[in-house]
Amino acid sequence: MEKNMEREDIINNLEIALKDIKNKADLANLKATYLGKNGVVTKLSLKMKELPNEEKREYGKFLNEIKEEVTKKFSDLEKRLEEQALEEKLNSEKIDITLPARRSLKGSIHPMTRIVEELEDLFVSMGYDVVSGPEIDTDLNSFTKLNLPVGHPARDSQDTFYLDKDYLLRPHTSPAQVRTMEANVNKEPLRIVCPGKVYRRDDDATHSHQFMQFEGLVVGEDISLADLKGTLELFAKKLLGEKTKVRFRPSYFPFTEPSCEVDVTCFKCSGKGCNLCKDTGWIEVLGAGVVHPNVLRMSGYDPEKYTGFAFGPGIDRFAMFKYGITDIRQIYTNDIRFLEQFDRKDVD
Ligand code: 2U9
Repeated sequence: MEKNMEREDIINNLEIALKDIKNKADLANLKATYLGKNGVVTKLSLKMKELPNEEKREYGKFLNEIKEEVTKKFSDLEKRLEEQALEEKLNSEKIDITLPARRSLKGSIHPMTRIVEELEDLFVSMGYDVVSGPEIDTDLNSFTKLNLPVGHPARDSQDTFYLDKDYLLRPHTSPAQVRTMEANVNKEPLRIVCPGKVYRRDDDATHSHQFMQFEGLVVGEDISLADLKGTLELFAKKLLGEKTKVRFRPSYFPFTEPSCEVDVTCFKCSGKGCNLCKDTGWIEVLGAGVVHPNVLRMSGYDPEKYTGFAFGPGIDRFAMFKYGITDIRQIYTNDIRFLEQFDRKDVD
């Protein structure tokens, strides 16, 4: 009778204690107080050696029963805690498939890329090749071979960033033209355009230290200023509208002779005069000219046999006019709020 009372006390106390267990660490601690070295159940087995032999067998049976019952209560709760933990984990990872999908960010074509592609298409349709060149080039290719020897004052207006005394960030895409001429000396006529990033020491609302240029060069036998005028007139009408008129004014560039500045009728007021064209009716869009014989000669061409023309617009202003961009630096800051305005459907 006494052993049963003892067993009931142990089981009742255990069941009360198990009700407060919320995690596996507390369960392990409680388990140690029952089945550990100094545990309640372990202490019961110490009485065995005090018993007479005839009682040991029955007491041993009693001990095993209570140990099994206590162990099962702990393993049952252990299993339940594991199941709870698994269910909580699964709930925490639950995905509500009825939620609306996240909007995938749709890119858009950069305004400068759109202008470059439009210009490339136009000149490729006229039989030009598109060439590229390194943005880091030599002083030799960027100035000297363009008839701008060291110390020439005209270097100042195209001053750029130098890596050392020989290498620099190109101030125009002309060095790519020089490289192409040297690679095609005296071959069939050269008709190339060279879009690309160029660098200058300027930085204000209309001048960025980095901007885009789109130079063109044609070299062949008996190429004249008339060919240049016809080409640029077509360029202006295709890019800015069929009604656009073109005006040539004498100018000076060391790499062309004669040189000219090219104006087009203002595309905002069609030549009547407005704030954009400062009431002149005209907007200057590029410089051009007949390639200077020194330039031809320094790139391996015989100026007695070959002539050529070249032009070199900075094209950021085309993007600024076309898309109403007021600060050139916005073109290069990669501000997504600025760029996402130029979604194809809004602009085409
Ligand atoms: C070679 C021969 C001649 C390229 C040309 C211009 C006129 C021109 C401006 C762009 C920005 C000057 O600094 S700027 O304002 N450039 O107006 N560029 S003709 O002439 C070349 C190029 C390469 C071999």
